Parts: sequence; C-alpha cells; structure tokens
Amino acid sequence: MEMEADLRRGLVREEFRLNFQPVVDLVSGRIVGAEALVRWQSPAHGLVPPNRFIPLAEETGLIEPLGDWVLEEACRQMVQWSAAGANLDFIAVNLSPRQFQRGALCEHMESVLRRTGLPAERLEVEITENVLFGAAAAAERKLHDMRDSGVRIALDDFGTGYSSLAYLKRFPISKLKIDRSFVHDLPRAADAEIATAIISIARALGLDVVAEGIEAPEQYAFLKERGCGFGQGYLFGRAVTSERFLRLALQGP
Ligand code: G
Ligand code: G
Ligand code: MN
Ligand code: NA
Repeated sequence: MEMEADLRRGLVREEFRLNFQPVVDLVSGRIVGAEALVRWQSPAHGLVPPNRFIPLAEETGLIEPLGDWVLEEACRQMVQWSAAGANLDFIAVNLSPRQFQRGALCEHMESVLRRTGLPAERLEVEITENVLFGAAAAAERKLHDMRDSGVRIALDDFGTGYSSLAYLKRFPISKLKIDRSFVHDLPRAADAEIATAIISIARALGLDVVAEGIEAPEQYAFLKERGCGFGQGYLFGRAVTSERFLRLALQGP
C-alpha cells in the first residue's frame, strides 16, 4: 500500500527515467535500435528496477499513466537522436498485458506519434505471448490496426509463455525475441537446438529475430552462424541514459 502511494507520487513528481539498451545487427555490428527500459528513482526506495514496480503498477492500474509517459518519452527521444544524426531503425517499448487490453490503444499511439513527429515505422511494441493466449477478436483487431498504422509488433521472451505457432500465422508479428533463458547455455545442450529452431521458424515466416541476453562471444558466434539477424545483451551494452546511448549510436560499429 505504501509502495503504491509512493508510486503514485513518483508519477506526479516525475521520478521515472528511461534507459536504452542497444539492439545490434549481428553481421555488421551496427546498432540498429534501442529498447526503452524504465527505472524509478525513488527518494524513499532508491533506484528501483522495473521488476519491483511494474507488477504493482499493473495491479493498481498505475501502469496506464506510467505507460503513457514511457511511450511518449521514448518516441520523443528517438526523434531527438535522429535529429542529432543517429541512424536508427526503431525504438522498442514494452507493453504489459493491461496496457495492451486498454481501449483506444491505437488511437492513443497514433496521437503520440503525431505529437512527437516519430514515423510509425520507427516504433516497435514488445508484447509477450501471454497477451495473445486465448486472444479475443478485439485483441486480434487491435494488433491488425496497430500493424496497419505502420507500428511493428515484437514477441518478447519468445518461447517462455503460452506459445502457439498458430499465433505467428494469425497475428501480424514482425519480430521474435528469443528469451535469454535459451541463450544462456549456448552453444551447449538444449539451448543450441531451441535457439536454432526459433531462428528457422522466424526465417521461414519472414520475421526478424533477435536473441536476448548475449553476454559471451561464444553465444554471439553461435547465433550469428545460425543466421540470427539481431542481438541484445551485456556483450553489446547494458541499458544506458539517452545521452550515452546517442554517443554509442553515433560512434558506429
Ligand atoms: O530493465 P530490466 O532489464 O530490469 O527490465 C525488467 C523487466 O521490466 C523486463 O521484463 C521489461 O520487459 C520490463 N519493463 C521495462 N521497462 C518497461 C516498461 O516501460 N513497461 C513495461 N510494461 N515493462 C517494462
Ligand atoms: O523486456 P525484457 O523482459 O526482455 O527486459 C530486458 C531485461 O533483460 C532487462 O531487465 C535487462 O536489464 C535484461 N538484460 C539485458 N541484457 C541482458 C544480458 O545480457 N544478461 C542478462 N542476464 N540480462 C540482460
Ligand atoms: Mn522487452
Ligand atoms: Na525479453
């Protein structure tokens, strides 16, 4: 309860920050985009990572104003980086289930894009498979509306949820993000088989594929050799402030 009140106050007092983790083209090494990751700089709790407040924000509905702020701030930042000369393909924003279920999500997104001047093609939203589990017609329409407006949809943590290959056919998904639990033990054991299978499915369906949690050169080499297009992880860089991210993006591979 106390945390909830702090969270509510934190929104008013603008205590939230976005950090940005680079997404890299595994062949060229170029930074092609960024994933926006929210942090809470709380006077009472210090720097709070998202897994300690996103679930509470979801429960209490505070995820809606917080998510609005994240989306707008991420789009604004992407426009600024481009103006500063960075050549980036996309900014990715995470959408929790409650955010996705919200009515008028597409209209809201379009108004943020208009206001910030970011082309829809440069915005990517990350949803998890669980959002699609038993998705109603309304959710399906929402995804198609989003895609029709130009926004790209990525399936985050792919392979860990209620996966169904039928979803990949039914929904307008552009990208699969291989969950880092399947990257961890590469190139050993079952991870090699699972990662390879996800890469082949993605390629067969014409989807982009990103491996998450790449920390070691051996993991990078394996994924690149298997044809995984993109990667993300501590090997390439942690989530950093917008200023540091811009410097990385301008530096080139
Ligand atoms: O930043 P970190 O690497 O600790 O992220 C932990 C989790 O929090 C990830 O699962 C990520 O998807 C989620 N997360 C980070 N930022 C946001 C956000 O802005 N909105 C939502 N809904 N989830 C986020
Ligand atoms: O949205 P998602 O659940 O994928 O959130 C990304 C999370 O993964 C963030 O918490 C981020 O800090 C974390 N992360 C990013 N790169 C790495 C990595 O190389 N190793 C590990 N262990 N975690 C990572
Ligand atoms: Mn994500
Ligand atoms: Na993920």
